[in-house]
Amino acid sequence: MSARSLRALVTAGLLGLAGIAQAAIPAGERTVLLNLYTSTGGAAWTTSTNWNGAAGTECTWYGITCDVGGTTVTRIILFNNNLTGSLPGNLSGLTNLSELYVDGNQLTGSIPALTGLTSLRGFGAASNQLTGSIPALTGMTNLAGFNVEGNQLTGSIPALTDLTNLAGFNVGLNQLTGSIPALAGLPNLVSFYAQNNQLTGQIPALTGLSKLKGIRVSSNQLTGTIPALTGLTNLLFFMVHANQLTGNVPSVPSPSALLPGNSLLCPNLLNPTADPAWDAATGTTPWYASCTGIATPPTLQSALSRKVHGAAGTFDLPLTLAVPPAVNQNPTTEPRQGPTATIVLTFDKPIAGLTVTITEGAATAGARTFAGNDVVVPLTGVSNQQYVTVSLTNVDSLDGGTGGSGSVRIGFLAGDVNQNRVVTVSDLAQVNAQIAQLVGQGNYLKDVNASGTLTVADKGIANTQITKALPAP
Ligand SMILES: [Ca+2]
Ligand SMILES: [Ca+2]
Repeated sequence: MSARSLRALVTAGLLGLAGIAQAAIPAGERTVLLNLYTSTGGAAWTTSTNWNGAAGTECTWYGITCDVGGTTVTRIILFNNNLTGSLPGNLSGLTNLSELYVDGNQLTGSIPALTGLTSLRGFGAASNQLTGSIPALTGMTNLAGFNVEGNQLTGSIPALTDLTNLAGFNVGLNQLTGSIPALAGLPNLVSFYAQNNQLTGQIPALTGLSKLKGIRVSSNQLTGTIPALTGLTNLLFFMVHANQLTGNVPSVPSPSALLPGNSLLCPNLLNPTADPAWDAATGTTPWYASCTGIATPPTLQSALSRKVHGAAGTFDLPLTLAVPPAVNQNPTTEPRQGPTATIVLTFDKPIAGLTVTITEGAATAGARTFAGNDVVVPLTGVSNQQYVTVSLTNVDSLDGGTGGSGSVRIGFLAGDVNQNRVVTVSDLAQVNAQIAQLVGQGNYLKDVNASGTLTVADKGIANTQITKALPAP
């Protein structure tokens, strides 16, 4: 035997003696590991190097880490290792376990009690087929990371109130119910994910979460208003879409760290109010544009007949509206002569699209335009001495409202400047009284030809109309 071999043998022997004398985990911890192997189909694991070896070898088993002295198990990391079956129920025997990660396996059954694992800092069992509820986490004050995303977990999210070290919490993509627990007392919380569940109730207060970088609670049934984001100056993204949230969206944090285009607020039932900061954060202008189908249909507020009176300017004749679905039996008379007219219909919010139809009378609607809340309908070929009804259907608003409608009925009778549906000498007299006056708000209807001046020409038009009348409306 060479000197080198002898030295190696002696060294190995010393280490072996040390192992027997000091480096052994408690029998109770070995039992938990053997249970884990058996209950999760260890024989079929992708890698199981050294597992089930003699007592004293546990710290060499694949995925197991012990403390420096080899006296206790501190980490179990068995990611993506074809674990099947369920986790053993006696994990709490691993009193010094700091991390347990079994993500990406085919585990079934429920998550065992964890509360005895007072040293646990990280728990991961994401992307398995776990069922049942999330166990209580009360008293696990060392817990920093908890990730069970992508299972079939049911029940509610446990209380997190005393988890003062919690930084990452992810229970997304399960079938969880109940409400989101209080988060306000978690000063180290960085990310909270609970998306794609069936959670109800409100988003809890987020005050004091100064380290928070990400919230993802989208695709649930959350209601109520979005809480204030005051003080969340590290928040990078805020995903609350696909719920039934109402009210006004809160202001972005000040200063804001929200990344452009990384947050989503819609669909929800939020009030569509202008907010350029949320336009930027959602990457959508306006931020509420994708709330399609949820906003209420636009409703007609008022209408008018607009004419340009040459150099005198534009004068708008207000038109009376009927309460839908009634037909207006007392429509406003427009005495200014055709055959063109411009009808402006004003809705309660900015318009995105609509269909115009002339549902009564002889007139042709030209290309309608809209500007803000106003829809402008140019008419040509408007016959004199008749009623015209301009009907708007499929009225969509910029906030995503659809299916609005509205109509206005106008009586066209040139020269009927006192608007009593018949042209008489009293109309003639009213025009006559204004001749040579400037056209203004008080007399613009007497400028029958809308020339911008009051002359004998207006009186002449009225004169040719004498005795003409509108039918009973
Ligand atoms: Ca009259
Ligand atoms: Ca005139």
